[in-house]
Amino acid sequence: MKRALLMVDIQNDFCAGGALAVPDGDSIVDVANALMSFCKTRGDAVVATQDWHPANHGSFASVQKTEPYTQGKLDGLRQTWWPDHCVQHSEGAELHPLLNTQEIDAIFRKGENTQIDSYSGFFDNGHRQKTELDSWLFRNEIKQIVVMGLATDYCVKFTVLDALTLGYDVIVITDGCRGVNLHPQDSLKAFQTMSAAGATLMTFADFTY
Ligand code: VGL
Ligand code: ZN
Repeated sequence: MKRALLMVDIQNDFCAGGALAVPDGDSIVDVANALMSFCKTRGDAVVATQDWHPANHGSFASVQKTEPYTQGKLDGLRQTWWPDHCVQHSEGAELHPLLNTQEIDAIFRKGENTQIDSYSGFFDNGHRQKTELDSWLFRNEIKQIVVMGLATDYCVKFTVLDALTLGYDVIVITDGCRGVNLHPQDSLKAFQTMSAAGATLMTFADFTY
């Protein structure tokens, strides 16, 4: 079965010192590099997503003139208001500098429409528009995806749930993910939700054994 490693949003703004720093986010970079070399050796594809917002994105608390990490509605959908993050062409939007980006075959950007947020690498949060990720995987005859990245409780979770709905076989590398955890159990619940929806949860050690 053809397979791809999918690395979700391993960007400066989600790592230490970033605008929306995920606790311990940097620690997954070593896992990502090790997984990339493992997957490349096996002949798997390696792809990544990149959160890529215009400076006036509607998910930004600054745009809504409200406090970060509170909630409201954006174009009819429940929305958490985030600090400004992953602004197009900013340093915060770049992939982490220690990530071996030369191993990446394709990068899929998301969150470019100011009116709607986009956690999943496949669709925006309203499932109104699709990125090129699904058609790229289809063209490359890839049926299984191995997912890791940031953040467990947002972009990893929604990417995995969409992948399952689209019919992919999905493995999640648990120790290759870190969550925002606005509520302390959010990452744990996200792993349970992904598992209940049909994803296989594995550690890096299990996967590379
Ligand atoms: C993400 C919140 C806002 C993520 C992106 O990558 O999980 N979270 N934008
Ligand atoms: Zn975002």
